[in-house]
Amino acid sequence: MAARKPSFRSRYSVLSLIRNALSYHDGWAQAWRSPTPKEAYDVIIVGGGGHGLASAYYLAKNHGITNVAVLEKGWLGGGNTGRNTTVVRSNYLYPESARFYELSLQLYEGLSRDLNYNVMLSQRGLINLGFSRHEMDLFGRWSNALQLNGIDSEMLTPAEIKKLAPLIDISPSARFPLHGGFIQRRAGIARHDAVAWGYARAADAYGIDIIQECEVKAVRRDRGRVVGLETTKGYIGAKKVGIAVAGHTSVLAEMAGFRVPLDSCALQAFVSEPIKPVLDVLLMAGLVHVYLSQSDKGELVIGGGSDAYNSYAQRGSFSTIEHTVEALLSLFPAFSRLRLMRQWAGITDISPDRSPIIDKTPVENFFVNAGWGTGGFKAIPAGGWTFAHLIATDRPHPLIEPFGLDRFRTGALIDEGAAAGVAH
Ligand code: FAD
Ligand code: PYC
Repeated sequence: MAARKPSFRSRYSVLSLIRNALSYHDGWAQAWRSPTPKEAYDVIIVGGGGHGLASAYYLAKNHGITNVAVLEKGWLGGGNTGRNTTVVRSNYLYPESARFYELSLQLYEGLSRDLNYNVMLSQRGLINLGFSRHEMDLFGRWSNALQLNGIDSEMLTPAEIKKLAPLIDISPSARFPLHGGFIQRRAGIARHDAVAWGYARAADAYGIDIIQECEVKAVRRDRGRVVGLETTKGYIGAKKVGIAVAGHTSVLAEMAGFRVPLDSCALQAFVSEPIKPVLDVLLMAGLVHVYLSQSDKGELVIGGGSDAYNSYAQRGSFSTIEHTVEALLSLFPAFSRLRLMRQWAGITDISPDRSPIIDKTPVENFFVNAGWGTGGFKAIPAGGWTFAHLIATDRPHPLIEPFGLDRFRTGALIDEGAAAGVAH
């Protein structure tokens, strides 16, 4: 059969790729502006991570509120959004969480189109690995609960897992013999920077001011209401303020005069040198504390548990690295000769029940989006959607009603300790 001639469109895009590669980005339009802050805004969002940017975007898109600023102390996505291992999934145990995370996954499924920005969603499937009969019993219950909640899930035998991840050691003499697992095939990864940049560009297009290198230092209140923020770029007035500052929620809450039930701990991750494709699913082993995937560049992306002490140091301890590598090699002895290339950490805010907090606070017109712990990347679209709803309407979106601060008083906790993943 004769080879088909490349279409005009594909020839044009190859030429444009070459032209842009050689132009050193000369003449490229900025993806978002760098405005000077106005004196005041209808809404200020503190935190230019995924949650802050998505909230700003949905304030404009869903509620028509565009007199909004996002204040970021560093650079966009420089917090946990740019430090995470990009797992997206909706396989949470309780109906309240399942509903919320399923909306998030569905929004991810349409996000590249919605933002006109490729977030490189790759739904390659995620397998939770089980290492005892008891863990398999839990997985059976978990998987059934998912199906009852309308979320895809299938139990797998060790042999089925071996087919999907051929290098895994499933021999009975392995240090932790594999009993089986379950898979969510619609789970996967998305490009973290692209999620932040896509939301930022789309929010900017609505006229929202995204202001980087602008740290909030104090919260100004008048008779119990927020009226503005003291920042490194001066005082900025605000009718409403929403904070989405991940590992620093307690710091902002203290500025506003209240406390939140959150522990701040480092969570780290690392990547190996790039190798040929060996793994095209995500694996999570909660019992032995390791999870991994292979990036498009060929690096293995590896993580484990959080550091076991509170800290604001974005480093992470050597003992956690050692423990994680030990767990990795117990599952994949063949990786023992791989070199690790980079390691980093982010500070995560962990709530007592491992579920998030999206709510009003004791300060009027001051709202909080927090407590994502080690799992809030997957929650960015739904977190932004529901936080924008709360700020715009002063009422919680039905999906986040169960995730209010009051649950720590009433005891109506949503304990997602297991589903929150390896990292807790
Ligand atoms: P961030 O992206 O941290 O944004 C908050 C922003 O607030 C920061 O940019 C910060 O600079 C800014 N800020 C703080 N204080 C101030 C101030 N005073 N003034 C102005 N700005 C301020 N989740 C998953 O779903 N899947 C994963 O695979 C996953 N892996 C992870 C791996 C690691 C190593 C880490 C650390 C986290 C991981 N997470 C994962 C969790 C996820 O990254 C976070 O829950 C999520 O990114 C939180 O987004 P955010 O927008 O709330 O926070
Ligand atoms: O929430 O899926 C997750 C996750 C994976 C690694 C860290 N968090």
